[in-house]
Amino acid sequence: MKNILKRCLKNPLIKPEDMPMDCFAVYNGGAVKVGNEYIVMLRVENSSRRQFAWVARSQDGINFEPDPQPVRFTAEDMDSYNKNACKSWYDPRINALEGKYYITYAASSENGCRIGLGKTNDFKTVEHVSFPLHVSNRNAVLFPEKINGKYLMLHRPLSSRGDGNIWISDSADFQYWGNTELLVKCRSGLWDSLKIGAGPPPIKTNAGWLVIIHAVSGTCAGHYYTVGTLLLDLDNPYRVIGKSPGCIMRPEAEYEQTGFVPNVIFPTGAILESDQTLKIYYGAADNYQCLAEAHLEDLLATIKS
Ligand code: BMA
Repeated sequence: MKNILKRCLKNPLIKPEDMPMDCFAVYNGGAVKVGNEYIVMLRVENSSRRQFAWVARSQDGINFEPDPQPVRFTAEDMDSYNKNACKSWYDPRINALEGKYYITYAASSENGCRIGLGKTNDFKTVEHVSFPLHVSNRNAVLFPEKINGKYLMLHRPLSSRGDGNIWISDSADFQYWGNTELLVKCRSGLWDSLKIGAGPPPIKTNAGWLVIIHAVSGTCAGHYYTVGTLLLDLDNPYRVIGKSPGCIMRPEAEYEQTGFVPNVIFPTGAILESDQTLKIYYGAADNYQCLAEAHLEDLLATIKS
């Protein structure tokens, strides 16, 4: 396997001891660049394993300064919000769309886990928008623009076997989502045998929508999380152009192989720089926030139809 993705030499970029709180783990951060500022919205757990979303900011995409406080959630009707979701929320993705920033996240309670959708202007407060899909789903990203007049979402509902495939849905009004179709399936015995899901929101390229994906397989030591690529048709993302035949990155560094959950790399943020380098922000071992980079052309070259 050729190493297209170069790990940042400063990895882990953010460790529990860097956070201004009682922190047990910090990882799986969504990412965006606003002007010259790099922003990551991190999944953080404290020692009682309570979950928070916490923003950290940077001028170079590498050296991050966490905000003093966690992200605050608001909803017009907080009782209804709590009843319908949310004991805990995690894995926030930042989706830039029509000049706004939407946060998609896993909203979990004893009644199951579902996708939460919120929006933010300042990355300090997230205002609830909706729960767009049914329960038993904890992984979703939005396309950064409307296509053929529709908003589009990739997501990963749990199957009856407990595995997860990538599905796609659309919406004309951003409220009701439908036309839900299975897009990419797990494949028994291979690197994507148990789960496959979108990482960061799709990236528009001349060749199609590039999606950095996670894929999970089983080993005697447990689940094994790797990173791959997927390419969707620009005009019709319901059409898969191709996918990397194998993973393009696997847990190799010590901070990926050991930690709270060993052998996990989980991409959740991506920022395309003007020189076409893609910064991919990923969680390592459910413990640390990390960064790897690759050139867009090299990533596209991994795709096979
Ligand atoms: C996934 C998600 C991630 C986590 C990963 C590995 O299903 O829950 O938040 O990083 O498992 O534990």
